[in-house]
Amino acid sequence: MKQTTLILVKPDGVRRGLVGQILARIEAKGYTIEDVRMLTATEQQLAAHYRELVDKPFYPGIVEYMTSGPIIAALVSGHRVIEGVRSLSGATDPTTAAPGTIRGDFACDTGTDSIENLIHSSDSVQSAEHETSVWF
Ligand code: IDP
Ligand code: MG
Repeated sequence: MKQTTLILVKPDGVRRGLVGQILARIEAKGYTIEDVRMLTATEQQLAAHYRELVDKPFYPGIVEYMTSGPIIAALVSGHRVIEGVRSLSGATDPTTAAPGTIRGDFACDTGTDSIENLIHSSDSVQSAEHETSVWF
């Protein structure tokens, strides 16, 4: 089941100089980076990317966080890569994300309006296709 997933290294990851370490974990696992770009997210891109969250009370916090600096968007391929990169990323909440995961090892809850957790990764084939069209 060869798949492609979409990842974002969020602004905190770029700011903290963790792009290399995050991409290195994905490569070390055995997945292939097919494309990478750096950009600053627009509100339109975020509304499309987070279309399921736009009505949430914390959505303005997400916009503030995700536009606070440049991000890295990458396409990653491999067998069952969608599930695999979700597993490498760890749980949404960095406080409870398991050690050994990207969020568990490198992210810390700072009490901001949006949870800052370094990485986004697609959660399904449909999301991966949609999110790829947003960022590439
Ligand atoms: P995921 O990134 O682990 O897939 P989602 O529930 O899809 O988690 O949420 C997308 C992003 O929105 C999260 O990574 C986080 O940055 C932010 N977020 C999610 N839930 C909350 C919340 O309850 N408060 C603040 N920010 C949140
Ligand atoms: Mg999600």
